Amino acid sequence: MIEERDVMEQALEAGKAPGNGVVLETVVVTHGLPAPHNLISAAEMSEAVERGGGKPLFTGFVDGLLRVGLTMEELRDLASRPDVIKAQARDIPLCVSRKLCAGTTVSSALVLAERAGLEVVVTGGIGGVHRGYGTSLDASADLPELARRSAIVVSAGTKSLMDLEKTLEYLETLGVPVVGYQTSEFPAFYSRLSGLHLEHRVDSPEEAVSFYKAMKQYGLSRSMLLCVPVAAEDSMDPEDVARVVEEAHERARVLGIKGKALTPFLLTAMGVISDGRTVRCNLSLLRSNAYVAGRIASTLSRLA
Ligand code: PSU
Ligand code: MN
Repeated sequence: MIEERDVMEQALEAGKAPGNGVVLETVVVTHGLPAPHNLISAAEMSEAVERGGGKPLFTGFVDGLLRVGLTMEELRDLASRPDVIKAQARDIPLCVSRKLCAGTTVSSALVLAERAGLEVVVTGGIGGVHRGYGTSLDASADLPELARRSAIVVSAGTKSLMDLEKTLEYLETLGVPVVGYQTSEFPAFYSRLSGLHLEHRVDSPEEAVSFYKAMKQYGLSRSMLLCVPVAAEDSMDPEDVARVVEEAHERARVLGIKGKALTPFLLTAMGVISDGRTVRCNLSLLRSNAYVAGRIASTLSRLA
């Protein structure tokens, strides 16, 4: 476990963090998945990262103290405490000054990874541009943070409930490469295909690492968004997904759910509406992403 004091030391003497470390965001555990699936998923992800040759490090705040490498017990505690907040990057100082407990989103995990000298971050799907962006201006803080931090972020794209096309436009504007892993299509989270073509593609961990190294060589200090499609046997029918997403948005509209509560609300609602199908699919893609992240981290440390 790397405590805050150690992280600071590492910032000074670079290279102390495990070269094969994989940073796991934890909002998926604290806010994204219903119990008991959230902790089952955490254990499965941890195992998958290790199977890929990486070292799993869950990030979060425990009473205002940063953890990069939560123990399973601390994670269990975070998953069950009612006062645990969903912390994006701008909430980090709040967690510290108020001594809060928090799960980390991709944006805060990116900040913490950088501090710990780690370059591989894994999630299910990054936050994206919400539907109705034209009037709500709701786009995830994950997007600008991807443009600020150097890392390989492994995901199944952005969650199906987002506007996938606008999310890709936004990432293009930010200059964040969106790279298909063994695919030339932007995955649609619960489904393998979205109909949206990706210009960038890699077919192995070695190729992914070489792409990332080229970014660093040319001073492109931002993240590479590596997109892994969900396993074929767990991929959902796009029409089923569309129906579930519609219904979940309708429920959010009726209840007036907005802001940071919207994504967790929609994920939960979709699980209920689909009778657990979206949750099973979410667990599957988290396992795949964790395995690929483990392989990337082990390759990165070998070729460093
Ligand atoms: N992937 C999942 N479930 C989740 C998330 C990702 O399968 O709950 C979390 C991540 O922490 C991501 C966050 O950073 O959702 C995005 O939230 P928002 O759209 O509010 O920025
Ligand atoms: Mn938002």
